[in-house]
Amino acid sequence: MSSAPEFNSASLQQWAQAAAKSAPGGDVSSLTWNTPDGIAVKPLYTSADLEGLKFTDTLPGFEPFIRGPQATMYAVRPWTIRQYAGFSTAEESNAFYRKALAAGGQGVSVAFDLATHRGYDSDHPRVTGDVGKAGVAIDSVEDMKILFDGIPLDKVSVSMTMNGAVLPVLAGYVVAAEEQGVPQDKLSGTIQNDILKEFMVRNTYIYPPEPSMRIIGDIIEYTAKNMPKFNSISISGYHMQEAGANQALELAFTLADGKEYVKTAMAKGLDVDEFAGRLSFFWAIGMNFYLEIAKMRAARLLWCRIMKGFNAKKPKSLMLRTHCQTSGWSLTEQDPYNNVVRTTIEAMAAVFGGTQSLHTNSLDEAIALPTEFSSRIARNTQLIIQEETHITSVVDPWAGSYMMEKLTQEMADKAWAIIEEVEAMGGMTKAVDSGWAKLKIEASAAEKQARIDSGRDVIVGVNKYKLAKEDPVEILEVDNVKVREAQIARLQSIKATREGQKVQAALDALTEAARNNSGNLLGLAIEAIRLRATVGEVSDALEVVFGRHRADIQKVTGVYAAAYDSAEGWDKLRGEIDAFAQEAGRRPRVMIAKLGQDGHDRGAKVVATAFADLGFDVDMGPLFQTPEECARQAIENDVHAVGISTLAAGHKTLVPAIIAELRKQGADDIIVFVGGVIPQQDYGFLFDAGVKGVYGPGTPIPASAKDVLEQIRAATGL
Ligand code: 3CP
Repeated sequence: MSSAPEFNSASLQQWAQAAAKSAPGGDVSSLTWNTPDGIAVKPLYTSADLEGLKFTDTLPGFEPFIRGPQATMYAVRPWTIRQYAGFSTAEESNAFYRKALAAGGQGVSVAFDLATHRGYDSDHPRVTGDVGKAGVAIDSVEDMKILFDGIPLDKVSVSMTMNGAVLPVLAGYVVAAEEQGVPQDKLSGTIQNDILKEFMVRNTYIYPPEPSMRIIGDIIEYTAKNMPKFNSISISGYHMQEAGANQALELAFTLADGKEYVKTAMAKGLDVDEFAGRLSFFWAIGMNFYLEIAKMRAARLLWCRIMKGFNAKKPKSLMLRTHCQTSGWSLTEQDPYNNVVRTTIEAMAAVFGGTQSLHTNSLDEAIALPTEFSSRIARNTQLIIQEETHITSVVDPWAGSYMMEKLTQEMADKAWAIIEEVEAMGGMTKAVDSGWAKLKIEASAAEKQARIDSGRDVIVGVNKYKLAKEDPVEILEVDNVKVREAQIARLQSIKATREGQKVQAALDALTEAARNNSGNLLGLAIEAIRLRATVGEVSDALEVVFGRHRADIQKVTGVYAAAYDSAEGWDKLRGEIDAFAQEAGRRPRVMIAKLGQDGHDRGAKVVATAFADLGFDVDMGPLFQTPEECARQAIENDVHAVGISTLAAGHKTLVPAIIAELRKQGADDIIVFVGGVIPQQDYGFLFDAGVKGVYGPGTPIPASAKDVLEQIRAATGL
């Protein structure tokens, strides 16, 4: 019998010599990928990389929870398949949820329209383009009851993405459940309730930071005492990554936000262990596969460290539990079936990272709301991973990988350094207030866009392997005029049948509590909503004391140009812009505007930065302008062009309105162009309405800038 053969083991030095033979230029270090976070990902990891790492031998279900919050994780219970959805009316959204639950969905996740987010009833004149568009329109508990009709709220956990009008919306859910016969202590679910990131990136705030933080404190207090199974907050990094943050920034800012919320609740006199077990988190999972897994492991380590710092004792207070959503930003309008592949890869990273709950995007989400078909594929992506692959059989399967353990520690170290920087500034509220945090994210976004536009970061079908011809995919359209009319009719009937004096007294009580810093605002909102006060009325009752927040507009400069890696086309375009300035006696001037309640301003900010770096004079309109306000500002600033950035499906209402306003105010020489999420099917409509350029996702900014310059030349006759 022959014995097992002996193998000669090689040294690292020998490997380096062998690798140098095939590495470009014989340089092994050229194989290292330096991530935007500043982490060097090497082509090879060995046991030497584990030296000095402290947490490579921990167990799941035990601190510091790197390996997961539960001892058995998915081997006993896989993550919750929780698809974020909501559109048009409560009736339609309810029908969608019921079908999704019957087809394998495991929890509900409500998307509200922007009018609701910002505390406006559907009949408010500022929201005509927004009602029922990017989510469901909710004006009162009557809508909420329809939304959850036939969904047993003691059994199905409900997540609500709400941050601005968080009081009336959470109150509406509580009262709808109550009228379904489900008491508060049986309710399980999550409210997003994370206002700090709204000021940084998502922009669906209503009140200024200080009263907004009070609201959060009141919600944490109320739920800790009355709704023990309900997660009081979903501290969200997701929107930061969507806005362009790299993963270390996402991780650091989110954990730093979490610290602020803990401090806020403790300042109300709560013991940390009373509420900390119901703080939850939310990450974006993009295409950066290894680092996304490392980020999730590092997040649990750091949160445990942070909570120990607050002297938390219960294991539940120390463990980070999270929802994840695959990256909407990584989806492409071009060749959209590729998005199924992207989403699958991202979902696997979320699962390997140990998520508790997951949303997988639909293939058409870069263009419009998902259809029934695309939603099914998205849900099935998760069901297939859960039920066909046996991935769920092993807890934290990447543990022990030289690379993963090293990257986990490196990601933790990077994020911790940023958290310390924030701490030195006095905490996240200060970092947000000063605009520093927002600018950090915007700079990261501009750098990324420049890497893509110059082809350094590859996106298949967009900047490489482009299709010669694209066929439009079927999309879901919401007739928002019809939705608005239905909402207004229901509002009128509620107002006609309720006891007006009692409603007014409940609203007055809210105003008083806001003014005197007394009482619990959620408790009082529940009383008002129970009496059929509307979302808008509850919001107004607080706004009279708190006021409405207006953000300062700051923009980064120079970052796009510095990261743009293709000098030739850039210099030529700059030259053309300079030539225009010579001839016209001034630089081409554009105003980048956001209309309606669409607060997604990443694209607008990146375009503004890049256009300015190219030599345009750029004005940035404030968020939430009406078409009339936008036209007035464009005329006052004497711009050549207005660029509307639209991501919330309001373009068919709002873009014709701005063109009409410009005409009305005597400025039809100002050209209008549009960028953002616009289905191909709508391009013709917009051109017919008078738009001069439409730039969908994936358009390189220099290409749109060149086109805008030509259109300005045509309009001015220069
Ligand atoms: C789970 N459990 C287990 C195990 N696994 N028990 C024993 N062994 C196990 N292996 C228990 C848990 O402890 C828990 O019970 C229960 O099962 C449910 O599990 P969970 O992990 O808590 O899951 P879930 O209820 O789904 O909660 C997940 C989190 C929650 C905690 C993340 O906050 C959540 O659902 N978040 C979703 C947020 C969301 O959907 N956001 C949408 C954003 P106990 O509770 O008794 O412990 S959409 C935004 C899109 C962009 C935009 O903003 O516009």
